[in-house]
Amino acid sequence: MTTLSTTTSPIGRSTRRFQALLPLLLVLALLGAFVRPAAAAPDESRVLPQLQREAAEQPNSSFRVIVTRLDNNPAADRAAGAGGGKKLKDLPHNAFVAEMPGRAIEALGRNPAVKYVAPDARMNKTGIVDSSKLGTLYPQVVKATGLWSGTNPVTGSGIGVAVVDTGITAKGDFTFPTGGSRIVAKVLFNANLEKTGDGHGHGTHVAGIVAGNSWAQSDLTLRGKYIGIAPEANLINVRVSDETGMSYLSDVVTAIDWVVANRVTYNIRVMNLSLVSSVAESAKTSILAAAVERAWFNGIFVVVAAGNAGPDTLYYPPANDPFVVTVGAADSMGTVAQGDDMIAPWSSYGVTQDGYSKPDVVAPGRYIVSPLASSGSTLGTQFPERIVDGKYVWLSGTSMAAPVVAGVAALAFQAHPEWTNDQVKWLLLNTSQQLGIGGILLPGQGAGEVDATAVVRYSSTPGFANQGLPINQNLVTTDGSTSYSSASWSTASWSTASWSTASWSTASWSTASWSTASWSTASWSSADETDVR
Ligand SMILES: [Ca+2]
Repeated sequence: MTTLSTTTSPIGRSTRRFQALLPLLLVLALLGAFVRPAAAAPDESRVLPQLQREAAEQPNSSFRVIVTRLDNNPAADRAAGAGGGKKLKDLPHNAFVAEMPGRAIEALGRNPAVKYVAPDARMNKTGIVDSSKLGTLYPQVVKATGLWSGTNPVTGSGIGVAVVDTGITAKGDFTFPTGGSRIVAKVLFNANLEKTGDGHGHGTHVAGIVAGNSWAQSDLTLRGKYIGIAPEANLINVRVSDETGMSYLSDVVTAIDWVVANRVTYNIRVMNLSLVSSVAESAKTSILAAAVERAWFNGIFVVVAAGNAGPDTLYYPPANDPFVVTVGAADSMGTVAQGDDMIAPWSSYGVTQDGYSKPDVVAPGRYIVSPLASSGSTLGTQFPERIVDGKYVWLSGTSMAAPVVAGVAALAFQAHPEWTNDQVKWLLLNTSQQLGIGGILLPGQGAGEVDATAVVRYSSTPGFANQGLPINQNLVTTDGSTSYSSASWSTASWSTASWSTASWSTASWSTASWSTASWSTASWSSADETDVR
């Protein structure tokens, strides 16, 4: 597609590649420093400085260390034992693991048989996120907070979530505990724009619901108050819309193509699309439905907002696609318990033109407080009365409910990297809490309101959703075979040849379909959202 060249310039690509390489280069540099002590003078301590410091400070504590022998000299093992250490096991590369008292580590590092002593560091990618200062309800409503700590904490760490939206403005909510941004990649798919930052505010708000974490805020009163569902997940900022929230459908389709192509590089297991077309089209023919299905078939868990148009309105891609997880909005009614929760009156639901009932599930989507991109952003100027604590803003909409589910999926994939997107969808459909009054189920909830703990801690083998669903016609070649693998459907094949104007009318996907109307006050039903919770 010709617009691809303008949205992913060669300069942008090489910059991204450099950014991707940077952590690797840093790791190599550290490894270089690690090896160097072997050449040090015999009387010099060969202990990793951090370990040396901690051992000196805590002489009576036990440290689990990796000792590397010089020339595989067994005297190193004896030296560890003489210092009061206990050998646990041998390792490849002439090394062994031992538990050593802190007071003996310095001397062990000076033993001529010892090449180096380093801590047997915990390979615990998962931090623990403290929820004791949380000021919002929605992570508690979906039972995410209890997963962030305990023996096997689950925070979404290491899982990439692509947020296809208005961009993400980096701030204290998206940093690692050790510093550095969790927005691991930024790309732009809108020819009118040059920045990946968020001048609108929608994308930043959505990203905060997925993976915000205010513990890194400089203002102490904000720390820990605003935390998203998967507070240590990595974010991939895929900007498709400008400051007014507008983008072309072609930008979104191209963006999804990029996400599929880069899913391995950034471990993208989840993609969030809090956007919906205002033009109805069957999921069998829609090119946007084709794009999300292709992402699904490539293993990405695709979450989309149902829309904010109320009953009998599920005719709009990508929400009407049978493969993806379509999310409606629940109202927590100001309490953590799900038993009293309602469906937001504007949350879209119904049967699609292809006969599928949607949404699949609901999640909290009313009065959701999440980071404000900036006070000068479109949202900041549009809703100054909704700004909370200066740096946050509350919004309502299925746009806010979808990223709750994206966050839950990130938690699930961290805890169970072996689960497929079909399995996590099955879990959502089979573990959600059904909402009702007096035994009568509320309409528009699909399988119910999501329960992160029930999904993540599921102890059996999940089933598979989506069995037997027909796939989008654009993904079927003329001989009837499917063509959704990255090999057969690369970026190059997204040409006008395979996507003829016959199957994709520019008239039906005009600028109007992606106007601010779909992300405006109207679609968030702000009229009835008068109180802040
Ligand atoms: Ca409630």
